[in-house]
Amino acid sequence: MPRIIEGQFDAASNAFAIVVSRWNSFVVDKLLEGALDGLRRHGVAEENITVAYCPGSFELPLVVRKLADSGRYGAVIALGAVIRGATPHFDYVASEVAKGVSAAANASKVPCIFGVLTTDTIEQAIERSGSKAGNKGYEAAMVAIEMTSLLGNIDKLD
Ligand code: INI
Repeated sequence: MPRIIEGQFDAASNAFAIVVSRWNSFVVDKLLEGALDGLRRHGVAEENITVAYCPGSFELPLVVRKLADSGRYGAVIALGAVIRGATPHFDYVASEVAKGVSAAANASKVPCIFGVLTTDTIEQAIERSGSKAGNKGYEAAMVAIEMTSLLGNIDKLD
């Protein structure tokens, strides 16, 4: 039998940071609700949850990186919604935030979770923020919990 390493979903002893982009707040507020619900339901205490707000999704990576580097959190969750408009702006913002959150995780060695919607329409964003296609914020919280546990279990290997 191989040795299996995986994460568990009991998060009670870990602290989490959530970074929220203020753009498209009617959608992102729902992602935040979903993320908070996911953390609370898995035993994370209020005092172990920090929420930081930034102007737009483009700004998420820097804040995520700074929080990850602080060493205070088991994982950092980035929440935002980039919705395609009539100009190429969407492509620049969506690409930079995805690369930036990933780079923050790799540089800090702290899981930095990409809970950013990148959609063609407002309807698609609404669907993914608590209606028929689930809640990406809740999913991001689950990934944060699993990754924190997984990395902790790797640290405990003998
Ligand atoms: N930021 C978003 O989070 N979502 C968007 O849809 C968006 N659009 O479409 O422009 C957006 N732009 C702002 C951007 O994230 C930065 O805050 C801005 O460019 C200043 O750096």
